[in-house]
Amino acid sequence: MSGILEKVDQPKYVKQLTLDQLRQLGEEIRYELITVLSKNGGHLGPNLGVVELTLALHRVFETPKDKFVWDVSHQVYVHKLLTGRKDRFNTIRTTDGLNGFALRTESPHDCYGAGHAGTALSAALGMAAARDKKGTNENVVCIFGDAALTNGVSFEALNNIGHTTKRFIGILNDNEWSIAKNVGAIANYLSKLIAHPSYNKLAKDFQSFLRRLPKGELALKLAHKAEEGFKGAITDVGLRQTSSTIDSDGRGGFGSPILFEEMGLRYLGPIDGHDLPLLISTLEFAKTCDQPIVIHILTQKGKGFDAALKSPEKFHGTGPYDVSTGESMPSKAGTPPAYQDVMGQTLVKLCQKNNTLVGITAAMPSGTGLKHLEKAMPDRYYDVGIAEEHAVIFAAGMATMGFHPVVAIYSTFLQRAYDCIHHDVCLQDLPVIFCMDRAGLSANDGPTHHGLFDIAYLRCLPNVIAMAPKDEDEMVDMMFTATHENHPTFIRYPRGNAEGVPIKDQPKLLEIGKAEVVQNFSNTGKRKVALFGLGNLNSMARQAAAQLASEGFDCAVINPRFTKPLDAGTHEFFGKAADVVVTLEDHVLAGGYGSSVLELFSEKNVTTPVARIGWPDQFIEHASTQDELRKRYGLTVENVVAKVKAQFSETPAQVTRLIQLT
Ligand SMILES: Cc1ncc(C[n+]2csc(CCOP(=O)(O)OP(=O)(O)O)c2C)c(N)n1
Repeated sequence: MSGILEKVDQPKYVKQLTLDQLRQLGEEIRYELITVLSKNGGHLGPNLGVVELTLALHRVFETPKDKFVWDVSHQVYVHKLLTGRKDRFNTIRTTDGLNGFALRTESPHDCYGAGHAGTALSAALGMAAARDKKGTNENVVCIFGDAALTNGVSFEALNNIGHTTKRFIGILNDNEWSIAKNVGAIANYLSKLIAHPSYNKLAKDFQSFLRRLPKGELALKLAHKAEEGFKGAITDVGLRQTSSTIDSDGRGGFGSPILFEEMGLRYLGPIDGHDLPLLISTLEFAKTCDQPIVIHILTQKGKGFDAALKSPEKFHGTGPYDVSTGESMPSKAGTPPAYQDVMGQTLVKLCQKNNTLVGITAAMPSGTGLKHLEKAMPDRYYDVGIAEEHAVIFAAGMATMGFHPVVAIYSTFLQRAYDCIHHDVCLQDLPVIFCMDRAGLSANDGPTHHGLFDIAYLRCLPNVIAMAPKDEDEMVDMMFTATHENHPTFIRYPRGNAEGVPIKDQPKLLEIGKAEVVQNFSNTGKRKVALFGLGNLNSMARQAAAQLASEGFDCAVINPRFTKPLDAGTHEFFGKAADVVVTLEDHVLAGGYGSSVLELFSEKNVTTPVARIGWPDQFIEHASTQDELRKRYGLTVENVVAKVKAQFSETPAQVTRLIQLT
């Protein structure tokens, strides 16, 4: 780090720089982003796109008094660099380092935490309403992406802004990309807005007007000008269709006024989001507005790094890469496939044999592996935008018509659609198949992205069949089995690489609610330990069993396969036969798989002591690797062994205590 960035450690310095110095600072920030993220990975493209915007925001407003609310908040790295965190920026997304998202506990400049899309407009409106109630005068600025606008919650907020407050500044950061290319009618609408000749003329007039004004007169004249002519001109312009038929993108043919204006927000744009002086003037203007305003800025995802400009999807969120080429680090020979790819490739094969199957993603074709289906069978693939609730209800609708939709959503994002799972899928007992990726830790993303709650939130719902495979071969069996079911099915599997076991040519139909006995007791008269290792923790159960066997224990290892319906017979049998039972799950202990075993044992009068291994009742922070967090919280072979021994009162002191982080 060198030059101007070296000296800027609080937003007040941004206000002291000349325009040329600000531009240089922007270049230095880009260099910092590109070099640090080449080692740490992270959201490079989105952050390169908001360098000028973030500089302009800190030039015009004053955080922490003024509030910046970032949607998803994956684009706050520049904001972090300017708000006292630049010295720790090289720790971003690593153990005990900076988080990759806005975090209230990290800085007073992060007024709102996020990681899930679509929350910013509502949160910012809440802040504006609170400000109005208190009679204070801070500015609330909400920065949201064009894809966040495809999310239903965003529209719920837009619907509410105009009659809730008179002072609200929204910045629509339009780069035409979600993670993949943005899809749907809203994306088409924004493209039309950008391309519309009336708008372009209006935007140009407005820009030259802004540039001509001496700085001091800006606010006053702008307010005046806006009242006089600008507002009128804006509301007069509609995106008129040339015909009265339905447009190819599905919109009606009667001429569409500006969406935001119709919702009571003054619309300003489209504006070049890399033009620093223009951004600054526009934000100065926005500050004076006595009506909610949306400024539509156009930015380039990945600006300043060729590789990121060429591959916006890859560099939306990237692992480490070579700075000179942008190439990712090659994976070691023999690395097992990622679960998401096994899922996507399996779905293609299943779709080829079963015409009722379709795949649905909520804007995550590569993250979920559905890109394989998109490529192989595009007519069986739906990307519905960042709209998890819609994805689930859409699937429910298709299921009523004889289809078998496969909804691939990360465990954490599926939380958004809980009522839809309850009301639209389970209550109506519809055969929707849920592939829940990232069930377990998403280590370097942290608490917004860990998928640690799904067993608990699903096992209380009637009609649910919920499974967790111990490896990729079993995952294929589970997907195959799910396609034969007439009830809602859920398959949870972790982020990252699978176990590296061969996948059978022909998948096997699994018996619903039947566990697999991986290793039975040898009945040699030794102390008996039954280890129930769910999903990806079955391998930990097997390793612990091997260790315990070497220390004189007789171990059985069970793969529960189903968290619902639970295999009551197998659990009761091994529970009664064992001296100690251990349950292992990559999920919170509260309400999880181990809890369901305890409930069953209570009903069946199984009194064997149970040691539960899983995540404690607290939000788990981010770290460089999953293993570091597992070690910190006792999800290790050593801790399993120690807990078993403690049950036999051998070495109680060695049991790892869960670390309570405050
Ligand atoms: C509820 C939810 N679903 C999915 C995601 C995954 N996700 C993170 S960023 C993103 C795309 C955001 O696009 P946009 O809002 O346009 O911002 P950009 O990255 O283009 O700046 C998606 C789909 C998420 N964070 N939250």
